[in-house]
Amino acid sequence: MIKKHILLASLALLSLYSCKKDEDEGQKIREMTEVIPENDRAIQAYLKSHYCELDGEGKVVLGSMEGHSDKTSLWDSPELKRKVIKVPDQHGNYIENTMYYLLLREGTGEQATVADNSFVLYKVQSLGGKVYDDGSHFAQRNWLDLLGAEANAYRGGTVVGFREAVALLKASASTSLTEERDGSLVYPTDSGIGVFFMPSGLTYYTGTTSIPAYSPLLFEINLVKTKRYDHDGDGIPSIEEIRHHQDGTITFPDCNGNNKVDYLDANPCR
Ligand SMILES: [Ca+2]
Ligand SMILES: [Ca+2]
Repeated sequence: MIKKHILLASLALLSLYSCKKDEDEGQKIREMTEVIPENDRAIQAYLKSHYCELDGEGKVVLGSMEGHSDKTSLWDSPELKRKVIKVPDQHGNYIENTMYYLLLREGTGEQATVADNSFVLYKVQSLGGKVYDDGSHFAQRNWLDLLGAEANAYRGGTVVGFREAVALLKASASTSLTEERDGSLVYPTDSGIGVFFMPSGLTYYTGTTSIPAYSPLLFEINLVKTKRYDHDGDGIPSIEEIRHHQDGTITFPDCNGNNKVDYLDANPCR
């Protein structure tokens, strides 16, 4: 089981182009300008034909509108939000990707940032309901370094969409997780929970060994705890040493000009 957990956990840590399956097979990578509108249409169709609720135990329930005329579709929900995030295509042109999301439970604790070390429970599936990665029953190994230490916003850490999604949530206000005698954890009931619908540009564009290329994905994320990460241990949280822009892009200042970016450089500015 442990090995499986490690394999699954690593999925969220893959970068956008880390697995260039198409290229490896000698095929051309499809244009993001063509794929992303396709993904958007598929996501919109899903939102119009499904509803989403949180049950009494904090579990996300997604269902078809068929036979549920009493429910409100995700598309018609006043709570449905959008965030436009820019990611570079294979030519280096920045393409707008729209993430649709619904915050199902507002956490009572701290709001996360894209440079946090976060303890999350999550589930990744296709719009058709195929589950690729169910981390929702993990124990301690769900701590994820959202940004990573590669000084490249699109490599290392977690995929862009995941990082941006977590940063929209608030964690639980409780200070510790309770551990049962069998090692399982009792999760707080005040953590932030959301569902996020992501075009492939925000996740695994060219696919992974399990996720097909160009697939829009649905993420359920429960942010249990979050800590400001200090990658270089200089006492300044990484989020204060990078520039995270509204469109999801990140720039990396290097205040002393030694070619080591601030959040990975413990040397002072002067
Ligand atoms: Ca630092
Ligand atoms: Ca530096």
